[in-house]
Amino acid sequence: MSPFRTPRRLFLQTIMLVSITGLSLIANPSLAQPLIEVWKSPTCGCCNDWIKHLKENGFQVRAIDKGNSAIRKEWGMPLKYGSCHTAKIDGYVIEGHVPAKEIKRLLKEKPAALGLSVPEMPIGTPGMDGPEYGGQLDPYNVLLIRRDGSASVYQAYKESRPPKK
Ligand SMILES: [Cu+2]
Repeated sequence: MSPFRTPRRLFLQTIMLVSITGLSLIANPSLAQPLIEVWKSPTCGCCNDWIKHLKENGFQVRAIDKGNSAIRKEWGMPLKYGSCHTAKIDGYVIEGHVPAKEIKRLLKEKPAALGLSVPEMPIGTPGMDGPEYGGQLDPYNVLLIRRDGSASVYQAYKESRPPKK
């Protein structure tokens, strides 16, 4: 055994690593977000851009490239609220380009609901905001979907902006 690999040294290294991880979680609570599983088609570019947005906001993401139609149905998210990807976090279903901000709020408030949806794919939502859209913003609502299929506005994004020519 190398003299530098004594059990004591290993023990101290472990303690240090654990405290550094702990401290960074205290300093940046966004690092502590739970895992979100995202069901999408393997070729969905805007889904990948949304995943990037989630990771930038501290979420751990597991992508499942099997499409989202079957899982959306299985999890009870009505088709009328459907979009390009369906995700699950902490027992909630997240449909479409929902901002990380509302997901964090959902996990904090824990309402009795199925989850959140941004139906279809409004331009300007996270993942639908790349350079190809020229800064365009469409107004949209983040909907809170109840288990009976009813919906209410959880957050309204009213800003709108035409694309730059
Ligand atoms: Cu999309």
